[in-house]
Formats: sequence, structure tokens, C-alpha cells
Amino acid sequence: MATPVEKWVEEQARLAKPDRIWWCDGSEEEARKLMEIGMKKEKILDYPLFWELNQKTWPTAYYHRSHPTDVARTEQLTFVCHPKQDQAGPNNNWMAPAEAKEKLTKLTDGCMRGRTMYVLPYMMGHPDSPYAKSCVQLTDVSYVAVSMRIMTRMSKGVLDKIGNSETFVKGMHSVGDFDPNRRFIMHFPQESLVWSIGSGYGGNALLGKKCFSLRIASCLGQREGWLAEHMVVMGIEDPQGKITYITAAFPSACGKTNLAMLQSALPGYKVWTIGDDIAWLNVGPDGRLYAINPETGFFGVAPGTSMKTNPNMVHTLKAGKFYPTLFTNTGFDLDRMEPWWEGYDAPTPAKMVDWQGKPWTPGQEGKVAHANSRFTVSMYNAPTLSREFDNPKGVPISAILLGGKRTQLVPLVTEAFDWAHGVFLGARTGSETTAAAAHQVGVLRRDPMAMLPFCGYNMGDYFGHWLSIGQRLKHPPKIYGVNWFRTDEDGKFIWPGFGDNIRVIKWILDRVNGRIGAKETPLGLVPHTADLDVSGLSIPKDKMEKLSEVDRPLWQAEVQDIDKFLNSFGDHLPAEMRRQRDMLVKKLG
Ligand code: OXD
Ligand code: MN
Repeated sequence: MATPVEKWVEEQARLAKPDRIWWCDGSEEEARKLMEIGMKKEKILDYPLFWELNQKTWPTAYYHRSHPTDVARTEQLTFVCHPKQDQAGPNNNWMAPAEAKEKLTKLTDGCMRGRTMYVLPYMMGHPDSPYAKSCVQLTDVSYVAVSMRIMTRMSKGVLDKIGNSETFVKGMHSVGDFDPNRRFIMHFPQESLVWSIGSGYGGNALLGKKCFSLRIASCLGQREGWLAEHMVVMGIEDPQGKITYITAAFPSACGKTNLAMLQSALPGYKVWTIGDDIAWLNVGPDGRLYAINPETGFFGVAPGTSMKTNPNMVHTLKAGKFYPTLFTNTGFDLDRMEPWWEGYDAPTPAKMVDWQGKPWTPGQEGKVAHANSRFTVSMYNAPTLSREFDNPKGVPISAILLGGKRTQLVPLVTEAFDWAHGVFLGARTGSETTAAAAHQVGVLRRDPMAMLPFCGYNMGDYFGHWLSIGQRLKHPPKIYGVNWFRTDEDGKFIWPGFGDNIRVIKWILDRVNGRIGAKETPLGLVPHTADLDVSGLSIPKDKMEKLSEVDRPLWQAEVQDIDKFLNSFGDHLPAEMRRQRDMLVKKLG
């Protein structure tokens, strides 16, 4: 008798009509075969899917060039298909499930002709974790199959675990013909189904990542009483050897990956990495908040990654332990067969091809690497990997950092008065936009908890869900707003960022451990000047003060913009959020 997984795979194959079906087991041997196929035979683009890179300098690494129109998440083509539009909220594109399925069925009919359908059984979370979820993704491209091996725990064992159960997360993916007019990333939370067609880009195609672990999982979390968040998870070891765990949410390309494996500028402090993008947060039996990272890989932005900004990532990329490591849309040095990108420390190669395969010489206009070019690499390669990474229970969280990129207005670090105030602080967070999604760069958009593109349900209800989690926590983590990006009159960043961010984290650890006081402002608690360790930095006193300044008239204008955003959730916005807003207005005077 066919299992529910087998039945579903057969049904999808009847529609997509692949030439063959390949059940993947997640082994290295299989990944090597898939790479061979991608390099030689798989006719998906009019060039090979992979080139082998220099195995001496970049062991296990391969280069991939995407379709030129397929380089970032496409939020305008991403839909969440709840039965009612109201459930999706103003933060999501919505389509009625029946209409969405009709559209997708037409687009999928025969889309895998001449291709292989790869069946990828995988877990999000450690298989022994009570918080883990069993999933199956189908795809028609080896690039996605091997990427999923890096990013998730893929194995045959997942099929045994699912057995005769109907409860598994389904992902149907095809690159179709890459036509943006026939591209959709659709989510069906009621069925834990993601159906994505027309794109091979990570955020649109590795369905365990944003699509399941954030959009669908946030809906599951709302139902089951937990949170799926766009957060780094890390442990910070202090000079006494005590490790404190924190999470941190930032919108795409604000340096989450750098933060997750930061090389401390302060002696005696060390960062241990658990995750750089996604955290699942559960209330533990002891009333503390526990975090797991459901993923096993980094899908990080290459430009700007260097021995200066993130030495641990350079070591991770060169480690060559877990097979394979992929580079997508960077520059490509054909003489040395090496990847290269703007901001990398190695000298600029004299002759390269750019991310579109066109000859490129240093000094010429435009960048050799796409701004959103990426690496895909296993976390098991990371020298900073936490001992707790595979702990099925996760790690207890003492502080949550909520950030965005604001060149003005928002202080370097602010501690919320309490959990509910922290939820409001997160709700009003905004960021100047980046290249990880296809939209205008540099415009301010509100991005609560960095979840605007990823919350699979009405964000008004999401704030209510955060508040209800807070009520169940006996020992809630403290919540902090952080902003590394404030600039001076000349438009230069005041705070050095990168490894120096440990200074802000040290202040947070000192607060969490009750070692120091703080100064009250209308926005929350900020550091007393003497408590922020800036030894060895040369930031003038007036600039340091600017980092914690609250400009009341500017904030009054900011409140009007916050109001516009919060009001868009209508009566889904919890009364507590309005109360917090009124309190802020009163404090601003
Ligand atoms: C990512 C993103 O790729 O947030 O992590 O876009
Ligand atoms: Mn992300």
C-alpha cells in the first residue's frame, strides 16, 4: 500500500510529468552525483548549472549562475492563501486557495517534461527535537536538491519517521521557464503546503527556508503556541566562561550572518553560533523561552564578506568539510577558477566574468558580483559552531535584540521597560531597504521584528500572539532595540559595527545579569556613558552622545508614521499596542 507521501508524490508527478523520479537519501555520494549531473547534463539553463571551483583554494566549492531575472525574493509574486483575506492581513498578498490552485495547476501541468523530479525528504530541526517538523520537497533542479542537503537535515530516515502519517510539510517546486510573468510563490497554511514555480532563487526555491520555516511555521506557531522568527541565535561566552544565549532579528542584509559568528573586538568574549537567519521559539517547561535553529546551513550574502568583516565565515567557506559549498552570482576568475566579490580581501583578479557571465575588468562600471550574490555552506564547517547546536531542546534565551537599519533617530541600543513594551518596540521597527528582495533600495519601510515579508498571517494578530507568549513566560528574556547604522552629518556611520558590536552585547549581558543600571528615556533604557565599553575606539564624545540621543520633535513626527502603519491593521491591532503608543506620546511630552 502506498504511503501518504508516495501518493502525494505520484499525484504531483502526474501533473508535472517529469521523465523520471529520483528519491533522494541526502548522502554525500548522492550529492556528488547531482553535482556531476548539474555540471554536464541537466539542461535547465543554456549553460551548465555548476562549474567546479579550484579545489585547492576552495575545497568542495562550486559556482552557479542563476537566470538573470532570478536573483532575489520576489515579494510581489509571493502569496499566502488563507480561506479569508483578513487572515492574511495587509502584510501579505492574498489569493483565495481555489483560485491560486487553479492558476498553479495550469502552470505546473507538464512543467517537468524532459526533467527529473527530485524527491527531498528533510527535517527542519533536529530529528530528536519535539519542535522539529518532517517535510518533503519536490524540485526539478539539482541546484535546489544539493542546496537543500546543505540547508536542512535531509535523509531517507525522514520517510520512515513520517510513515503512514498524513502530517508532513509539502513543498512543490519547479523552476518552470523562469518567466517572471509565470512565477508564483504560494503558501497554503491550512495544508502546510508551499507551491513555488518559476524561480530557482534560494528564498523562493529552498522551500524549507523562508516559505516553510517562517511563513507556514508562523501560522503553525500561532495555532500551537510558539513563534517562528527571522532571528540569529547565538551564545556569548564571557571572560568567566559563562555562556548566555540571545536571539536577534534584523531585516535581510543588515549583517545577521556577520553578527551570528562575530569575532569579538573585546578580549575574553567569544561568540558561539546556533543560527544566522531563523529561530523557532518555544516556552520551555521551566517558563523560559527556548530557541532552536531549524536549519543547518548559511545562505549568506557574499559581497562585503572578508577577513575583516567576518573572518569566521571566510574560514567556514574554505573549510571543505561538508560537501558541497556553493557560490551563486559572484564574480568568477576563470584563470584561477575562483569566486570573487566586491569587498573580499584577496586582490581583485585582473580578468573575470561577472555574475551574468560577461567579461569584466577591474575599474569598469558596475559590479562583478550581484549585490545579492550568495554562498550556501554548511554550519558544520563553522569554527564558531555552538556545542548546543544539535541539542534537541534548544537553548534558553536571556535577551532578544530587534533591529533595523536607521541612519537617523533610533538609538544604538534601547532596553524595553517590559515584554509588552518590547513587542511595541519591535512593532514600530523600520529599516531602510536592501537588495535581498526585488524592490527599491534605501527607502524606509516598517518591518516589525524583521518579519514583514515572512509573517504568514495578519501582523495585527501576530503582535497579539507575541503578547500571549509573554504571558506564558515566567522568566521572559529582556527585549532590546538595536541600530548599528546611525550616521553623522557627513553621512558616515558613527558606530564601527562588525566585531565591535560585542560592546553593545556586553552591555546587554551586564543588564541581563543585573550588574549595571541604565538611563531612562521616553523610548526605553539606554546605557550610562561609562557602562558602554568603548576602550580602544576613538568615537568623539559628542558622537557617542548622539548614539543615545532622543530627538523629541523628530520622534513626534515619527509617531505619526508609526500610527499610519499600526492603523493599517485595523481591529486586528491589540489594544495593548495602542496603550503602548499612547504611553510613548505621553513620555515624549
Ligand atoms: C535571506 C533574506 O535570504 O532574508 O535570509 O532575504
Ligand atoms: Mn533572512
